[in-house]
Amino acid sequence: MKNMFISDLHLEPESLYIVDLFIDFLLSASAKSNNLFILGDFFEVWIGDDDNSPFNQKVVSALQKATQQGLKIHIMHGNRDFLLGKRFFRETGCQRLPDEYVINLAGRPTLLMHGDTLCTADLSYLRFRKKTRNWFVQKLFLLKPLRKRQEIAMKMRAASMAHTQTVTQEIMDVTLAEVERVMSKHCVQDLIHGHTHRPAVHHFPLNDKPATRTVLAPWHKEGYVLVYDSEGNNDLLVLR
Ligand SMILES: [Mn+2]
Repeated sequence: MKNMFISDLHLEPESLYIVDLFIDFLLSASAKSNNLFILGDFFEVWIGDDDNSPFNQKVVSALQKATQQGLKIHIMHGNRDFLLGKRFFRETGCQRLPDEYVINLAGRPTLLMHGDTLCTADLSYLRFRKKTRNWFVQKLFLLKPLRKRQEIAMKMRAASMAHTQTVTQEIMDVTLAEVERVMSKHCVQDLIHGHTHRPAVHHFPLNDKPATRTVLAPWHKEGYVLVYDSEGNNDLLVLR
């Protein structure tokens, strides 16, 4: 049995190569009882489960096939695809993970997160997040026609790009105090997250014991899968 971790694929119709890399990977990973954890920003944008574009259908049916073959797929919301909803999870057979989720990784409790909430210095993003995670705001958005939602999503994307160009690199990275707070809250020494697009394994002391923070790599031109075997040995699979 293997546990596999990926995040930040940012799948969109413009990056068909990455989509095909992912679908090929799914076919090879679909052996029974393997777990695949997708830690957010799987899609570049998701404006509602009723968006039946050919692109969305292609990804949904690939996920469906994989779960039917026995692969357990767990998906966490990112800051771009947080509208992945009940219908998506029902149709694909994937399981939704809450924003903070602890798994037992070969005997070690390990916290999984997307990572956006760790960037506490980015106050304007956190304000935006609070607003868009409100169920009432989401309901109102989902009631709008698809065309209108597409327009709004495009405007938000442009605003987000402008924002990331004005704030400093430090502000967009995680805050160590917040990392320590969340890890202590869940009583873990190991954390795996994505979001920052700064792949690394950080070693640091936490509550007088060694701790690790593993940051997953985004899929730009290649795919990256962090694979743990049942003994807890890990390996980085690079897909081209
Ligand atoms: Mn993100």
